[in-house]
Amino acid sequence: MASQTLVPDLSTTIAGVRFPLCFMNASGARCVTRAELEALGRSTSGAIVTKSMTREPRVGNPEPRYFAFADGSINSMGLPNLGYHAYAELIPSLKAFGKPVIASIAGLCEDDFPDIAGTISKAAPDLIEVNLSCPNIPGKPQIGYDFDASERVIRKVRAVVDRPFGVKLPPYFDPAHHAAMAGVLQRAPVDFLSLINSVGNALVIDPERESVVIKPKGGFGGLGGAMIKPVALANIRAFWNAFQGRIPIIGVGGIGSGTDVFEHLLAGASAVQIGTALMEEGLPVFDRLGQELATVFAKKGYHGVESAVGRLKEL
Ligand code: YRO
Repeated sequence: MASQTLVPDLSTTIAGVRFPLCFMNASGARCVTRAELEALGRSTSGAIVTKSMTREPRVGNPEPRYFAFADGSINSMGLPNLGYHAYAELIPSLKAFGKPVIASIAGLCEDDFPDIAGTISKAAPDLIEVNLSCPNIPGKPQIGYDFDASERVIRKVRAVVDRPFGVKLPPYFDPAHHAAMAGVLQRAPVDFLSLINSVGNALVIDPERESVVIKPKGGFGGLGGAMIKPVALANIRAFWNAFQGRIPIIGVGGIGSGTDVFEHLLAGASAVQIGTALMEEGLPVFDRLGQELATVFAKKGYHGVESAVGRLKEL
């Protein structure tokens, strides 16, 4: 009998939506303009994820506002985006690339979320990703760290959308916070989770210049890249455990190789998003990750994504 070449299946399904490949851009990375979104469409990204859209167009913060270093990146972009009306008009042509389109939405106050979500839902993106790392009332933490506000926003969005939607959460660092957010999601369910947003309010210093490396907010910004992978994996695992795998998870944080993707899958992710590595390497990162993940699967005898999801061993 001829030996059979096993070609691993890199496709996946999230909330009933099939993705031809399990990796895609993270919101924010090369996905603001029409040209960037169309380039993602032509690339081997498994989906097109938009920059988080606000009610009005925004130019964002002064530059430099993104800085990459050996182990990661820091950013304080300040939500540069075209405004939700522009993305609503773009979505139909983006869907013609034949892969899922994920609309990321962001409010500057709680009532922005249902307004944006209701309109964008009518443009029929495959999924809506609600960015809960958004400022709330000054003096209060971001919405994702305010569990009552998170529950209100999820309920308001659910009432106006007829597409599957999920929430992009900030990292949590205490099991009590994982439990509190799991409680929110029990009472106000979502169709998927994107874990995690950047590790907020970090400070990177260039000792040579004796200076911060980004201009906004005195140099404070969200950390991404290799150094946050263990934080991402912990959050993926915590929510996988809390829901026994019943809420699909998109893993985000520190993926730079096929092995990193594999670790996210083992922790409980069914798909992954690429931020810093996409910023640094450009669109060819998707070809490389696809080849590397296929190699990992072949070596380990996995036939596809589904067979790896959540299969992390404990000691
Ligand atoms: O600065 C950004 O636009 C940004 N950067 C991130 O790493 N994550 C985000 O969710 C956002 C948008 C939201 C906010 C940080 C500006 C409130």
